[in-house]
Amino acid sequence: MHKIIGAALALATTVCLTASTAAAAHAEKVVHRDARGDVIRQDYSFETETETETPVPTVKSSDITSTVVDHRRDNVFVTVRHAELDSHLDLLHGYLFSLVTNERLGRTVVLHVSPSTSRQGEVKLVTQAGRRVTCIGLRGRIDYRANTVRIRVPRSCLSNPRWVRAGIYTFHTGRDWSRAFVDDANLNGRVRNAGPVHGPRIHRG
Ligand SMILES: [Ca+2]
Repeated sequence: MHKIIGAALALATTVCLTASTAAAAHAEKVVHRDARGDVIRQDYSFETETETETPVPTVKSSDITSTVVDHRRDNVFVTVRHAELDSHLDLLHGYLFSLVTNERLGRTVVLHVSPSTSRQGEVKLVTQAGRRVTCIGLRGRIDYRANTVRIRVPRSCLSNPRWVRAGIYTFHTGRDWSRAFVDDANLNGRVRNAGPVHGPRIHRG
């Protein structure tokens, strides 16, 4: 199974701090634009256990165009806009929001839509080890008309951080699940299997 899909399904997402070139931003709300047409297709071979990556600039589904991270008094809101959202119920669509805090706490919000869920999917909060964490007030909302996915994470579920950094993946599988289409909100035309690249620090407003 593909690494990213497997990670989402097994809730074993990995949070990796990276040497982001983005400077720390002392703001409560950060808007980031991502390139259009930079979705990567990943094909996994079960025979050779290798993966190949191919740019697929014509694929609109899962193509992130912008993100907004809004760190408010009680909640962190993240909104991701896409070129297009589709809801083929025979596919797996995943939205991963990796959050790291000033305390080096790593949590990932996993929102996935699959044939076994509703069109709004299911949302969970997991640790870096993939263990599910109870988080009262965690919400995910998919707006198929606006092509947006929005999550709300209560700050209390993140140990009330002074700041957070967010890394965001959107992906969907092909019909045989050995193929995935992935976009990283903070990378142009490539993805890291180690996990999404984190953006700047976003302080509580
Ligand atoms: Ca994009």
